[in-house]
Amino acid sequence: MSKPMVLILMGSDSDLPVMEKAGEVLKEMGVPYELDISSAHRLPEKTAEYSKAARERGIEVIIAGAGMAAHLAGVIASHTTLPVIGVPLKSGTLNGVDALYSTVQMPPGIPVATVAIDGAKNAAYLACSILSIKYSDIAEKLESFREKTRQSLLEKSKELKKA
Ligand code: RP5
Repeated sequence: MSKPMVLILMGSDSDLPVMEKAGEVLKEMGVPYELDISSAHRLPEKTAEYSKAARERGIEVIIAGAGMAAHLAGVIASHTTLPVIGVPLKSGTLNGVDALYSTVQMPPGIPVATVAIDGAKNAAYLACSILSIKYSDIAEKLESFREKTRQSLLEKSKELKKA
């Protein structure tokens, strides 16, 4: 695989079933990525190292998914000025609302672009949108994906009216 442009980090291996969906979208879009576990609380040094080294390594966007007291995306954003997209994950007794608030409520100056609870796919599409500013091939792939979605929904609408 070529040099990763997107870094996907998650707090635990239990987050993988949701977070791998971000990887699937990036693969479809032809965007090379790296995926790993790194926790703000359980692996703070590794998280800081990943974040500080990311720009030098050629990473252009970071996606971070975590559940419960989800500080991973925020901590990453505190160590880098690269765009950070946070995915609050549904785990624990509060069903992801805790993670949503922990991820979205960042102090001014250290933003995290937060998607929906378990919104790993949209995190990847947003990463592609950011990359499309610089890479026209990614912009074209996003356009054709939207067109496919449009056509498929119009088809379904036609079928529904026929029934
Ligand atoms: C968070 O705690 C992780 O991101 C995960 O969503 C949640 C539970 O982690 P495990 O106990 O399953 O490792 O840090």
